[in-house]
Amino acid sequence: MAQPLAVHDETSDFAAAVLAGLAQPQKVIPARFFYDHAGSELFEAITALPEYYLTRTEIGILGAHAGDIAAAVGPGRAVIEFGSGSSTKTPLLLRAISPAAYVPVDISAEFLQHSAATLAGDFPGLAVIPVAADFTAAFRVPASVAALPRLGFFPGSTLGNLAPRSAIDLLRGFATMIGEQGWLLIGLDLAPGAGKSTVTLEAAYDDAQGVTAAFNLNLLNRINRELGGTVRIEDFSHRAVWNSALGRIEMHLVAVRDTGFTAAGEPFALVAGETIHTENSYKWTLPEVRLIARASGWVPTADWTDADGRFALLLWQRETTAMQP
Ligand code: AVI
Repeated sequence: MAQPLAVHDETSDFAAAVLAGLAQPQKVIPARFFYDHAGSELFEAITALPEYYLTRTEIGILGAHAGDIAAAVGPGRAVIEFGSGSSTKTPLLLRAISPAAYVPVDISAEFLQHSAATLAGDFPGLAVIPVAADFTAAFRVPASVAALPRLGFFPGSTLGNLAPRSAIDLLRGFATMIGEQGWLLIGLDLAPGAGKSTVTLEAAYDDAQGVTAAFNLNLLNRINRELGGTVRIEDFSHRAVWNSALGRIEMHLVAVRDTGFTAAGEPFALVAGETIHTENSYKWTLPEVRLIARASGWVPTADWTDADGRFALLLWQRETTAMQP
Protein backbone atom coordinates (compact mmCIF):
# COMPACT_ATOMS: atom_id res chain seq x y z
CA MET A 1 0.00 0.00 0.00
CA ALA A 2 1.38 3.43 -0.93
CA GLN A 3 1.53 5.87 1.94
CA PRO A 4 0.89 9.62 1.46
CA LEU A 5 3.69 11.56 -0.17
CA ALA A 6 6.08 13.19 2.26
CA VAL A 7 7.06 16.36 0.40
CA HIS A 8 10.42 17.77 1.36
CA ASP A 9 11.78 21.15 0.30
CA GLU A 10 11.88 21.42 -3.48
CA THR A 11 12.19 25.17 -3.97
CA SER A 12 13.05 25.79 -7.57
CA ASP A 13 16.30 27.67 -7.97
CA PHE A 14 15.99 27.56 -11.75
CA ALA A 15 15.99 31.38 -12.13
CA ALA A 16 19.06 31.78 -9.91
CA ALA A 17 20.92 28.98 -11.72
CA VAL A 18 20.10 30.37 -15.18
CA LEU A 19 21.10 33.93 -14.24
CA ALA A 20 24.37 32.75 -12.67
CA GLY A 21 25.14 30.14 -15.34
CA LEU A 22 24.56 32.38 -18.35
CA ALA A 23 26.76 35.09 -16.84
CA GLN A 24 29.83 32.78 -16.92
CA PRO A 25 32.39 32.86 -19.75
CA GLN A 26 31.43 29.25 -20.64
CA LYS A 27 27.67 29.49 -20.29
CA VAL A 28 26.17 26.63 -18.32
CA ILE A 29 22.79 25.40 -17.10
CA PRO A 30 23.01 22.49 -14.62
CA ALA A 31 21.57 19.21 -15.90
CA ARG A 32 19.22 18.78 -12.96
CA PHE A 33 16.94 21.38 -14.59
CA PHE A 34 16.19 19.04 -17.51
CA TYR A 35 13.53 17.26 -15.49
CA ASP A 36 10.38 19.39 -15.57
CA HIS A 37 7.24 17.58 -16.72
CA ALA A 38 8.11 17.78 -20.44
CA GLY A 39 11.76 16.91 -19.76
CA SER A 40 10.86 13.89 -17.62
CA GLU A 41 8.62 12.58 -20.39
CA LEU A 42 11.36 13.15 -22.98
CA PHE A 43 13.83 11.31 -20.77
CA GLU A 44 11.46 8.35 -20.54
CA ALA A 45 11.33 8.36 -24.35
CA ILE A 46 15.16 8.44 -24.49
CA THR A 47 15.37 5.28 -22.41
CA ALA A 48 13.43 3.39 -25.11
CA LEU A 49 15.54 4.63 -28.07
CA PRO A 50 17.51 2.06 -30.08
CA GLU A 51 20.70 4.13 -29.65
CA TYR A 52 20.33 4.50 -25.87
CA TYR A 53 21.60 1.04 -24.94
CA LEU A 54 22.01 1.94 -21.26
CA THR A 55 18.50 1.16 -19.98
CA ARG A 56 17.91 -2.16 -21.69
CA THR A 57 21.46 -3.30 -20.91
CA GLU A 58 21.02 -2.50 -17.23
CA ILE A 59 17.68 -4.32 -17.12
CA GLY A 60 19.35 -7.36 -18.71
CA ILE A 61 22.12 -7.42 -16.10
CA LEU A 62 19.67 -6.93 -13.25
CA GLY A 63 17.51 -9.79 -14.52
CA ALA A 64 20.52 -12.06 -14.87
CA HIS A 65 21.90 -11.34 -11.39
CA ALA A 66 18.84 -10.68 -9.22
CA GLY A 67 19.43 -14.03 -7.49
CA ASP A 68 23.07 -13.15 -6.70
CA ILE A 69 21.94 -9.82 -5.24
CA ALA A 70 19.27 -11.51 -3.12
CA ALA A 71 21.80 -14.04 -1.80
CA ALA A 72 24.17 -11.25 -0.77
CA VAL A 73 21.77 -8.79 0.86
CA GLY A 74 19.06 -11.10 2.26
CA PRO A 75 15.35 -10.35 2.85
CA GLY A 76 13.63 -7.79 5.07
CA ARG A 77 15.43 -4.64 3.97
CA ALA A 78 14.13 -1.16 3.26
CA VAL A 79 15.05 -0.46 -0.37
CA ILE A 80 15.76 3.24 -0.84
CA GLU A 81 15.84 4.14 -4.52
CA PHE A 82 17.61 7.40 -5.31
CA GLY A 83 16.10 9.28 -8.28
CA SER A 84 13.46 6.64 -8.86
CA GLY A 85 11.76 8.32 -11.86
CA SER A 86 9.26 5.86 -13.25
CA SER A 87 10.79 2.94 -11.25
CA THR A 88 10.80 0.63 -14.28
CA LYS A 89 13.69 -1.53 -13.05
CA THR A 90 12.50 -1.75 -9.49
CA PRO A 91 10.05 -4.70 -9.76
CA LEU A 92 12.91 -6.98 -10.87
CA LEU A 93 14.84 -6.16 -7.72
CA LEU A 94 11.88 -6.18 -5.32
CA ARG A 95 10.64 -9.52 -6.58
CA ALA A 96 14.08 -11.06 -6.02
CA ILE A 97 14.97 -9.76 -2.58
CA SER A 98 11.66 -9.77 -0.58
CA PRO A 99 12.12 -6.37 1.06
CA ALA A 100 10.16 -5.02 4.04
CA ALA A 101 9.65 -1.56 2.55
CA TYR A 102 10.32 0.46 -0.59
CA VAL A 103 11.20 4.16 -0.40
CA PRO A 104 11.38 5.81 -3.84
CA VAL A 105 13.05 9.24 -3.67
CA ASP A 106 12.63 11.65 -6.56
CA ILE A 107 12.54 15.39 -7.07
CA SER A 108 9.57 15.13 -9.44
CA ALA A 109 6.62 14.70 -7.05
CA GLU A 110 4.21 14.13 -9.91
CA PHE A 111 6.14 11.23 -11.47
CA LEU A 112 6.89 9.84 -8.03
CA GLN A 113 3.29 9.66 -6.88
CA HIS A 114 2.18 7.94 -10.07
CA SER A 115 4.98 5.36 -10.09
CA ALA A 116 4.66 4.68 -6.34
CA ALA A 117 0.95 3.99 -6.76
CA THR A 118 1.60 1.63 -9.68
CA LEU A 119 4.27 -0.22 -7.74
CA ALA A 120 2.15 -0.49 -4.60
CA GLY A 121 -0.56 -2.07 -6.76
CA ASP A 122 1.90 -4.65 -8.07
CA PHE A 123 3.28 -5.49 -4.59
CA PRO A 124 0.33 -5.65 -2.20
CA GLY A 125 1.60 -5.97 1.35
CA LEU A 126 4.80 -4.03 0.67
CA ALA A 127 5.05 -0.67 2.45
CA VAL A 128 5.72 1.91 -0.30
CA ILE A 129 6.73 5.26 1.17
CA PRO A 130 7.55 7.86 -1.52
CA VAL A 131 9.72 10.84 -0.61
CA ALA A 132 9.78 13.91 -2.89
CA ALA A 133 13.28 15.23 -2.36
CA ASP A 134 16.52 16.12 -4.04
CA PHE A 135 18.62 13.09 -3.12
CA THR A 136 21.85 15.04 -3.73
CA ALA A 137 21.01 16.99 -0.56
CA ALA A 138 20.55 15.30 2.82
CA PHE A 139 16.96 14.22 3.48
CA ARG A 140 15.38 12.37 6.34
CA VAL A 141 14.64 8.66 6.00
CA PRO A 142 10.94 8.11 6.87
CA ALA A 143 10.52 7.19 10.54
CA SER A 144 8.62 4.00 9.65
CA VAL A 145 11.72 2.46 8.05
CA ALA A 146 14.30 3.90 10.43
CA ALA A 147 14.79 0.58 12.26
CA LEU A 148 15.14 -1.56 9.12
CA PRO A 149 18.45 -2.61 7.52
CA ARG A 150 18.78 -0.82 4.19
CA LEU A 151 19.71 -1.34 0.57
CA GLY A 152 20.31 1.79 -1.49
CA PHE A 153 19.41 1.42 -5.16
CA PHE A 154 20.90 3.93 -7.59
CA PRO A 155 20.27 2.64 -11.13
CA GLY A 156 20.29 4.38 -14.50
CA SER A 157 23.90 5.62 -14.45
CA THR A 158 22.78 8.81 -12.71
CA LEU A 159 26.03 8.74 -10.73
CA GLY A 160 27.81 9.46 -14.02
CA ASN A 161 26.15 12.86 -14.24
CA LEU A 162 28.30 14.03 -11.34
CA ALA A 163 31.92 15.11 -11.47
CA PRO A 164 34.12 12.59 -9.61
CA ARG A 165 34.52 14.81 -6.56
CA SER A 166 30.76 15.38 -6.28
CA ALA A 167 30.14 11.67 -6.86
CA ILE A 168 32.37 10.82 -3.90
CA ASP A 169 30.57 13.39 -1.72
CA LEU A 170 27.21 11.91 -2.70
CA LEU A 171 28.35 8.32 -2.08
CA ARG A 172 29.69 9.33 1.34
CA GLY A 173 26.28 10.83 2.11
CA PHE A 174 24.64 7.57 0.99
CA ALA A 175 26.97 5.64 3.31
CA THR A 176 25.77 7.71 6.26
CA MET A 177 22.13 7.36 5.25
CA ILE A 178 22.25 3.64 4.48
CA GLY A 179 24.09 2.91 7.73
CA GLU A 180 26.15 -0.01 9.02
CA GLN A 181 25.21 -3.44 7.60
CA GLY A 182 23.85 -1.57 4.59
CA TRP A 183 24.34 -2.24 0.89
CA LEU A 184 24.28 -0.12 -2.24
CA LEU A 185 23.40 -1.34 -5.74
CA ILE A 186 24.47 1.03 -8.52
CA GLY A 187 23.98 0.91 -12.29
CA LEU A 188 26.73 2.67 -14.21
CA ASP A 189 27.57 3.12 -17.86
CA LEU A 190 31.23 2.32 -18.52
CA ALA A 191 34.00 4.02 -20.49
CA PRO A 192 34.41 3.14 -24.17
CA GLY A 193 36.59 0.10 -24.78
CA ALA A 194 36.67 -3.12 -26.74
CA GLY A 195 32.89 -3.61 -26.58
CA LYS A 196 31.85 0.00 -27.07
CA SER A 197 33.15 2.58 -29.52
CA THR A 198 32.95 6.33 -29.02
CA VAL A 199 30.63 6.34 -32.08
CA THR A 200 28.17 4.11 -30.19
CA LEU A 201 28.52 6.31 -27.14
CA GLU A 202 27.93 9.59 -28.99
CA ALA A 203 24.95 8.11 -30.85
CA ALA A 204 23.36 7.26 -27.49
CA TYR A 205 23.34 11.01 -26.79
CA ASP A 206 22.43 12.19 -30.30
CA ASP A 207 19.75 9.85 -31.64
CA ALA A 208 18.42 9.82 -35.18
CA GLN A 209 14.86 10.73 -34.11
CA GLY A 210 16.05 13.86 -32.32
CA VAL A 211 14.54 12.95 -28.94
CA THR A 212 17.74 13.80 -27.06
CA ALA A 213 17.95 17.07 -29.00
CA ALA A 214 14.39 17.90 -27.88
CA PHE A 215 15.35 16.97 -24.29
CA ASN A 216 18.30 19.37 -24.41
CA LEU A 217 16.39 22.17 -26.19
CA ASN A 218 13.56 21.83 -23.65
CA LEU A 219 15.79 23.78 -21.25
CA LEU A 220 15.33 26.80 -23.51
CA ASN A 221 11.57 26.21 -23.67
CA ARG A 222 11.64 26.04 -19.89
CA ILE A 223 13.36 29.45 -19.73
CA ASN A 224 10.61 30.86 -21.95
CA ARG A 225 7.82 29.20 -19.96
CA GLU A 226 9.03 29.81 -16.44
CA LEU A 227 11.31 32.83 -16.62
CA GLY A 228 9.41 34.96 -19.15
CA GLY A 229 12.24 34.25 -21.59
CA THR A 230 12.44 35.41 -25.20
CA VAL A 231 14.76 32.65 -26.50
CA ARG A 232 14.35 31.84 -30.20
CA ILE A 233 14.68 28.07 -30.03
CA GLU A 234 15.52 27.88 -33.75
CA ASP A 235 18.72 29.82 -33.02
CA PHE A 236 20.11 26.77 -31.16
CA SER A 237 21.06 23.21 -31.98
CA HIS A 238 21.95 20.14 -29.89
CA ARG A 239 25.52 18.84 -29.64
CA ALA A 240 26.76 15.70 -27.88
CA VAL A 241 30.50 15.01 -27.90
CA TRP A 242 32.89 12.55 -26.20
CA ASN A 243 35.58 14.46 -24.28
CA SER A 244 38.28 11.80 -23.99
CA ALA A 245 40.60 13.92 -21.82
CA LEU A 246 37.92 14.27 -19.16
CA GLY A 247 36.25 10.89 -19.77
CA ARG A 248 32.77 12.26 -20.31
CA ILE A 249 30.04 12.86 -22.84
CA GLU A 250 29.21 16.56 -22.91
CA MET A 251 25.94 18.01 -24.10
CA HIS A 252 25.77 21.58 -25.30
CA LEU A 253 23.22 23.95 -26.82
CA VAL A 254 25.03 25.62 -29.71
CA ALA A 255 24.06 29.05 -31.07
CA VAL A 256 23.73 28.52 -34.83
CA ARG A 257 23.84 32.30 -35.42
CA ASP A 258 24.44 35.40 -33.33
CA THR A 259 21.47 35.59 -31.00
CA GLY A 260 20.17 37.34 -27.90
CA PHE A 261 17.32 36.98 -25.44
CA THR A 262 16.13 37.97 -22.02
CA ALA A 263 15.56 35.55 -19.14
CA ALA A 264 14.14 36.63 -15.78
CA GLY A 265 14.45 40.20 -17.03
CA GLU A 266 18.20 39.98 -17.78
CA PRO A 267 19.65 40.29 -21.29
CA PHE A 268 22.03 37.64 -22.70
CA ALA A 269 23.83 37.35 -26.03
CA LEU A 270 25.68 34.52 -27.79
CA VAL A 271 27.79 34.72 -30.93
CA ALA A 272 27.43 32.02 -33.58
CA GLY A 273 29.17 28.82 -32.39
CA GLU A 274 29.08 29.78 -28.71
CA THR A 275 27.55 27.12 -26.47
CA ILE A 276 25.60 26.62 -23.28
CA HIS A 277 27.02 23.53 -21.55
CA THR A 278 24.09 21.55 -20.19
CA GLU A 279 25.30 18.09 -19.12
CA ASN A 280 28.27 15.87 -18.38
CA SER A 281 27.89 12.10 -18.38
CA TYR A 282 31.10 10.60 -17.00
CA LYS A 283 32.05 7.10 -18.10
CA TRP A 284 34.43 5.27 -15.80
CA THR A 285 36.36 2.03 -16.02
CA LEU A 286 35.71 -0.70 -13.44
CA PRO A 287 39.06 -0.13 -11.64
CA GLU A 288 38.23 3.58 -11.35
CA VAL A 289 34.79 2.76 -9.98
CA ARG A 290 36.22 0.40 -7.36
CA LEU A 291 38.60 3.13 -6.23
CA ILE A 292 35.71 5.57 -5.95
CA ALA A 293 33.82 3.04 -3.81
CA ARG A 294 36.72 2.72 -1.38
CA ALA A 295 37.23 6.50 -1.27
CA SER A 296 33.63 7.01 -0.25
CA GLY A 297 33.16 4.47 2.55
CA TRP A 298 32.06 1.41 0.58
CA VAL A 299 33.56 -2.01 -0.08
CA PRO A 300 33.11 -3.02 -3.75
CA THR A 301 31.81 -6.54 -3.30
CA ALA A 302 30.65 -7.56 -6.76
CA ASP A 303 30.27 -6.10 -10.22
CA TRP A 304 28.44 -7.60 -13.16
CA THR A 305 28.52 -6.39 -16.76
CA ASP A 306 26.83 -7.29 -20.04
CA ALA A 307 28.77 -9.48 -22.48
CA ASP A 308 30.20 -6.41 -24.28
CA GLY A 309 31.30 -4.72 -21.05
CA ARG A 310 29.26 -1.62 -21.83
CA PHE A 311 27.42 -1.23 -18.55
CA ALA A 312 27.98 -2.42 -14.98
CA LEU A 313 25.84 -3.25 -12.00
CA LEU A 314 27.87 -2.71 -8.83
CA LEU A 315 27.09 -4.15 -5.41
CA TRP A 316 28.85 -2.43 -2.54
CA GLN A 317 28.77 -3.14 1.17
CA ARG A 318 28.98 -0.33 3.69
CA GLU A 319 32.42 -0.15 5.27
CA THR A 320 32.08 -0.93 8.96
CA THR A 321 34.11 0.55 11.76
CA ALA A 322 35.54 -2.96 12.28
CA MET A 323 37.19 -2.66 8.84
CA GLN A 324 39.13 0.45 9.89
CA PRO A 325 42.46 0.29 11.74
C1 AVI B 1 20.01 10.46 -16.30
N1 AVI B 1 21.30 10.25 -16.96
C2 AVI B 1 21.95 9.06 -16.47
C3 AVI B 1 21.24 10.30 -18.42
C4 AVI B 1 22.65 10.04 -19.00
O1 AVI B 1 22.77 9.09 -19.77
O2 AVI B 1 23.59 10.74 -18.65
C5 AVI B 1 20.71 11.63 -18.90
C6 AVI B 1 20.70 11.74 -20.39
N2 AVI B 1 21.15 12.75 -21.06
C7 AVI B 1 20.99 12.53 -22.34
N3 AVI B 1 20.46 11.36 -22.51
C8 AVI B 1 20.26 10.83 -21.30
